[in-house]
Parts: sequence; structure tokens; C-alpha cells
Amino acid sequence: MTNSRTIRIAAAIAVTALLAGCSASAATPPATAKTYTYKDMTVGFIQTGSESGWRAANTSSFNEDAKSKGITLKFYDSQNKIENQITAFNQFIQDPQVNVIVLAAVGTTGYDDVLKQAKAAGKVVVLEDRRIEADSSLYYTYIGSDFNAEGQKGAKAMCDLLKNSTGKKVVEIGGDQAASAAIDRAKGFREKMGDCGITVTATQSAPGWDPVQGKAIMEAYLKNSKDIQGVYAHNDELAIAAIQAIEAAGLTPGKDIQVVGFDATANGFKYLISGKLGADIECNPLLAPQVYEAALKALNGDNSVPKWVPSQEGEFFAAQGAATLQSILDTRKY
Ligand code: GYE
Repeated sequence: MTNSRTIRIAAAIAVTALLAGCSASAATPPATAKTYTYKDMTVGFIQTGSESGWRAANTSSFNEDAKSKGITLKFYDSQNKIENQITAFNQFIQDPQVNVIVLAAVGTTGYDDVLKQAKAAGKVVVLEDRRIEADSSLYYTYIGSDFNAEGQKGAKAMCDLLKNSTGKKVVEIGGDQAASAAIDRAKGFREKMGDCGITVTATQSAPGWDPVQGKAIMEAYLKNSKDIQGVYAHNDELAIAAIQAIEAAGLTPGKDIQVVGFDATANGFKYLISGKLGADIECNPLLAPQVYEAALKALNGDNSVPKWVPSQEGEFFAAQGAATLQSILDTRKY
């Protein structure tokens, strides 16, 4: 057999092998990344606690939406203690079933180490409800309110409630001092209160947002001074506690002293309708659908979600009238 024929045969064998190899690779498509669905999601949800009507509505949102989507939800009640949230993080980081961790933060700092460990473990982390002080590379997104803007709305509402009052002295009953919701509502109020000459003559936080503490704080304010025209309370429960203290002191809330609260829960609406609460700045607790949708995008490698998705929310006033407020309340879920 001549050399050239040998070469031709060898070449033919090589081409055949190459084509066979190609056809083999064509027969088995390259591996494609898995597409996650909600049924593939196991969420470790670190909730603050059960301190208010808002919190109850927020928890319900996560339970109900997980059920409707077929998401496996592992719920942890932190009893409003940051140390419990760190424990929960470690628990969910070590849980091989959990691929998403959702945090409603009690405080704003102290989470860096567990966030880094969660990232190293390949867990998606979504912040819901409250912002924290942490590098944004350590979580996928934050879905929650602009509490500073809420505080500014509270100041404008108080200015309107006191527009016919010569006195503009306001006392503040703050939420838990570690919570971004309290920190930012206080800050926002102070940014706008000067627009109408309001001064904050006393401020004190209710640890854990406890309304019993809130009522005691208001009782002490009233014992110290009768020269109070307004109360700025960081949620409905604290506003209602203040109203109860005002009435116990023989004064009329909505007439002698104006009260502004936050959350716009069903209870808050009842006090708006009675005229005892002057204004209620809404804060949306029904965040689960947005959180779960973002987490699913994260699992599927979609990084199109911004680092903060602000909640859409309004405000309500006693001046809208009982009938209007009742008709609004009849349509609300919390
Ligand atoms: O206003 C309060 C709850 O973070 C917006 O926390 C939430 C706040 C809410 O305790 O009722």
C-alpha cells in the first residue's frame, strides 16, 4: 500500500472519529443550569417577634403567600432580641434544606459576620421590613419602607393638626431605639417639624415597642407638664397607649392634644374614626409576594432587582370623616 493511500485512509479514520465525536456531543446537549420554581424554595424567615398588629399582618403575609406558592417556610420568632436573630441565622446557614434566608431586623448593626457566612454558604439573603447597616454585597435586596419619608409625612400631618394652635409643643413616644423604623421616623419628623414651628419637648423610646411602656411614658409626660399640644408615636399601639393616658388625665385626645401614629392598622383606623387619633401614616406589612419573587430571581441568577425596593404607602386623617374612613377600612386586609 503506497504511503499516500495510507495517509488518505488515516485521514478518513480521523475525520470519521471527529464527526462521531461531534455527533456524540450534539446528541448530549451541554448541561444547563437548573431553573428554580417556588416549590424548590425553602425559606428560613427570621421575624422580629409579635409586638404589634403590623407585625401580625407581616407574619400572616409570609405564611399565606408561602402556602399559596408551595414554598417551604421555616419560621423563627426572635422575641425582639438581636442575639436570637444571630442564632437563627446560624441555624438556617447550617440547614442544608434552606436556600433562602429572609430577615426582619430587630436592630441595624451586628449582622455582618452571619451575612458573610450565609454568602459563603451560598444562601440567598433578602432583608424585609427594616434596613440594616451592612455592605449591600452581603444581601440580595431590601424590600421595605422609607421610614424617613414616613417621619416627614408625620411632621406635615402634625403641622396640619396644630395649624390653629398657638402652642406647638410635641412629645415623642419612640419605638424600640435599635430599630431602623424608629430611628428614621424620628429623623424624618425633625427634618420637617420646623416648617410650622413645632418643637419636640420630650422624647423616650418604648423598649420592644411595648405599649405598656408607651402608656407609662405618656403618663409621666402629663405629670411633668400640661403644656403639650401634640404626641408623635412611632406606631399605632403606642399612639393608642398615649390616647388612653390622655383620657385618664381628664383631657380629650383630638381636641386638647393631637396624636399622630404609624402603621394604619385596623385598630389605628378605629381611633381615626373616633377622632381620637388625628393622623395615621401607613406602613405596608404585606411584603411577602415581593420578597418571594425577588428571592426566586436570585436563585435563578437574575440580578435585575435593585438593592432597595421601597414600599408603596399613603396616610389617613381623622379629617377625612368617619364614613369615608370606615369605607376604606372595610376594604383593607389588616
Ligand atoms: O411600625 C411596628 C413594628 O418595622 C415597620 O415594627 C415596622 C415597625 C412597625 O413593631 O408596629
